Amino acid sequence: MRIASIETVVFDLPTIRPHKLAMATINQQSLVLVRVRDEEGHEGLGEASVIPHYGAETIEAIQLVIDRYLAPALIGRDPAAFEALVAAMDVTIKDNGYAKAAIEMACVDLAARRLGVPASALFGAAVRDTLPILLVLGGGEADADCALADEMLDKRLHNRFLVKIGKAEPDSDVARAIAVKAHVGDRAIVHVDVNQSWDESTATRGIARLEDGGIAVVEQPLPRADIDGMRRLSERFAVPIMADEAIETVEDALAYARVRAADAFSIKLTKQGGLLRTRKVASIAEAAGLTLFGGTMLESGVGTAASAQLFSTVRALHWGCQLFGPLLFADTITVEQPVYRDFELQVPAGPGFGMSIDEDKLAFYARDRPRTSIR
Ligand code: MUC
Ligand code: MG
Repeated sequence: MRIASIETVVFDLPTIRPHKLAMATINQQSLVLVRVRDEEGHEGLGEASVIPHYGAETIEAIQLVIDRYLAPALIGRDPAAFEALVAAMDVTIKDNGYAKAAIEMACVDLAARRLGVPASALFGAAVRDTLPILLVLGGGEADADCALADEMLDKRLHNRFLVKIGKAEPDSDVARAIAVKAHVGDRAIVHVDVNQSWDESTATRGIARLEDGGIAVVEQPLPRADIDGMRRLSERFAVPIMADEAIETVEDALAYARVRAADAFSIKLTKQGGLLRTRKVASIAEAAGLTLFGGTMLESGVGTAASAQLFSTVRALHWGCQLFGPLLFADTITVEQPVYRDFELQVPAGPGFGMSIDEDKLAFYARDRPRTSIR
C-alpha cells in the first residue's frame, strides 16, 4: 500500500481561560492537522501544536515545510515503513521535528487502523490503560490557582498540578508555587516549570526554597544550552530536576543522560520529532535510570490521543502525563473526546489513535482551505 495524498490545514482553538507561561499568555492555540490517505482511501491523522516562544517553530512554517518539501518526498511510499519514512524526511530537510512528527503520526494512525489495532500495539503495546493526569495551573496568581486546584480535586480530575513560574520576580514566583503546595497539602503533588527563565545563582536560591516548600519536581530552570549548570543543580538538590526544552533530539537526550544533567525528561511527540524518536529518547532515559513525564504542547484530541498511545507503552513514566490540552480548549475538532476520570486519562482503545474529525467543527476553526499534495 502506498501514500496517495497528504493534506494540511491550520486551525485555531480558543481557550476557556488565559493560560500564562513565562514566555506567552495563551488565549487561543494554533495547530496544524495532517491527513495522510492511502490508495484505498484509508486515512490517518496527525497534529502539531505550537506554544509561542517555547521553541523556534511557527505553525505557518510547519505547514509550508510539509506541503513544499516533506509531502512530495513521501507520496508513493509505504505509510507503514516508519523508519524508512523518517529517513526519507531526514534526507529531504534537516531538523523541522514538528513537521516530521505530524506526518509520521498520521502514518502510524493509518497503519494501525488498517491492522485494526491501537497505535500502541506498533510500539510494544500498552503497559497501562490509564495515565495519571497533571493540570498546569497558568493563572499566574496564587488564589486563582488554589481555587482551580480545589475544583479539580473535588471533581476527581487532577491530583497533580504544575505551577508555571519564571515570568515574575523570582522570590514572588517561588512564594506563589509554595503557597499552592501549602494549600493542597497531601491532597496533591505540585511541580514547577521555569521554562528556562533563571540563571544558575537564581536557580540555586530558588530551588532550595522550592525543595523546602515540598515541590515535587523543578522543570527546566536554566536555558536549554546550559548543560553544565543543569548537571550541577541535579547533583546539588534532592528534588528532581527535569529537562524539557533542553532535550529535543535523541542526541540531546544521550548527552544529558551521559553526564546526568537531569533526573527526569519531559517527552513530547512533536518536540522529539515523532513517535519513533520519542520512543528512542524514552529508551535512553530508561537505560540511564532517569524518570519520564509525558509532556504536551497543548494538542487537541488527535495529538492528545497519539501521545497517550505512545506514553502508554513507556514503563518509566513515573510522573504521569500533562495531556490536558482538550480540557483547556473551549471546543474540539474531533468526534470522539479523550476521557478524563478519577485523576487519570483513559488511553483511547483505537483503532489507531481512536479519533475521527468533526468536519463542520474543523471547517469552522480552520484558518484557510486545506492544502493537498497528491502524486
Ligand atoms: C512546557 O514547557 O512544558 C506544556 C503545558 C503548558 O502549559 O506549557 C507547556 C510547555
Ligand atoms: Mg516545560
